[in-house]
Amino acid sequence: MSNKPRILIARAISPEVVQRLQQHFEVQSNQDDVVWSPAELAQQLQGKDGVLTTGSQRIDAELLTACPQLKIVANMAVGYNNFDVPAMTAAGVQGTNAPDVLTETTADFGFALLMATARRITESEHYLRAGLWKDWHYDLFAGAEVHSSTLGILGMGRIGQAIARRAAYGFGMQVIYHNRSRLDAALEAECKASYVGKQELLERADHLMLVLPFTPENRHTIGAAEIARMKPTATLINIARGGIVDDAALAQALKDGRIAAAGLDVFEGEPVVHPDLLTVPNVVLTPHIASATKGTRTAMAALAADNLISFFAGKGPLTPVNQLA
Ligand code: 8YV
Repeated sequence: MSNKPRILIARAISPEVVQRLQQHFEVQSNQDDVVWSPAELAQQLQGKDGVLTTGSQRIDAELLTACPQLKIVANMAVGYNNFDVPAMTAAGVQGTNAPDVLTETTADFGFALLMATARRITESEHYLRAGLWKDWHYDLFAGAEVHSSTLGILGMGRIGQAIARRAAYGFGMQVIYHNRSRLDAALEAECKASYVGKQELLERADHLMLVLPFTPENRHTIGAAEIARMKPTATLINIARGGIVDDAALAQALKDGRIAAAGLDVFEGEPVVHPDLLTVPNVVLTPHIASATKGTRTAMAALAADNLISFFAGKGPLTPVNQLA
């Protein structure tokens, strides 16, 4: 048996990235893309030194205890709320994520979802496909204005900033944002974005885009009380994480017409979607695909692979999420 480190690729990825990893490691690859339960993942990880995985696989104390040989978990996602970071650090396991490579692609999707929601693209397509289009009507699928409107961004990290640039430069929108910390003045000016408090953001936004990471503290950051402060004509776009929005409260608000529409790429408890969201017409639903282009998926996998390669070469992780002693 070779003395190369042993790696598990826990989900199917581009063959070229698998081949690159095979040059450095003894690789076991889940190219059939079987969705393992936590117990199955632990089983597959026996004897492995590292794993390349995605945001949908939970890495917690129980798994780490079951896999004492594991030294690094490379997440093929910028978000890493699937990691119990303190448990990983306590177990001496390095965690890495995949920032930057998906920023522009994800921002593009945020805008696509905003446009589809505001301009009622999926709703009107369903109408057409159902054979209901018989004539022109003055207000047929009249939607909300995007250009020149006010975009509120909650969470102003890299993706939030990329969305702000698209909005300000491409669509002449007024951009306001709220974030844990304010951007420095030069970056704010470059993004043409003004900092406001959360309440003001809710009240002024014509379109509210959520781009903040999930932490236990920001669970249900947008619930019934927050939606009540929004304009009845507003749209809500969530490309961040399920759980940031109280989906039951949102479905009720959409039913009651308390806001105009929502575009959602992420859901509480996904891939299960709140049944009421499936029945309200004024919502655009997509299955967590904001970063899904062929090029970006390859770049995400390649960065996760490079983290493994650099780590086992003794050069340290490239994009760590925890600091080991
Ligand atoms: C991933 C994402 O596709 O990067 C992230 O944080 O949400 C997506 O790009 C997803 O996490 C994979 O599970």
